[in-house]
Amino acid sequence: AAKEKEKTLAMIKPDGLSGNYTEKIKKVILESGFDIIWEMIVQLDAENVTLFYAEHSKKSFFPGLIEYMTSGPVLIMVLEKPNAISDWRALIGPTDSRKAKVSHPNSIRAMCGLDSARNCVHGSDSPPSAAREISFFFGDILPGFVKHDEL
Ligand code: DGI
Repeated sequence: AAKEKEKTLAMIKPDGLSGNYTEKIKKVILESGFDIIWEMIVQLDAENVTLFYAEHSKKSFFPGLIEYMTSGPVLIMVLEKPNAISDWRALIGPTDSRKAKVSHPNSIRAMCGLDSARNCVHGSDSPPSAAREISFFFGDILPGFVKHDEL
């Protein structure tokens, strides 16, 4: 039987969106067999980022993470295919884009990221994270995102 489809949350972070990487990234997504089933552009605020990255809230890089993630709009997508979660993580490459450029030169972070902070894309790292992050953005109770009309 065909393997069951799985959903994951993907995000093009502010530098990816402002650097005009969206079309290139979407091309990779579609050529890799994912369907983009939901998408929206939102402007995150500090509260949104604090909730989304709650596990990192005590880290030294957290203030910088908030500044980066609120520096402009982000594109949120739900991607679907069998093995979507691990396949999308493999496509984006390691967290540190400088390492990605060496060890995973074909990865998305190698293409558009700068370092371990500004790494241009996000992907859920496990089935529980995917479920949490999809409902975070596409659940019934939206935590007050500023949603942009244009895509
Ligand atoms: O799931 P990832 O985005 O690959 O990595 P993560 O969940 O460990 O970290 C979430 C984000 O936090 C990451 O995309 C960028 C930021 N971050 C993680 N580790 C570091 C970091 N930022 C800085 N400046 N330094 C880090 O070591």
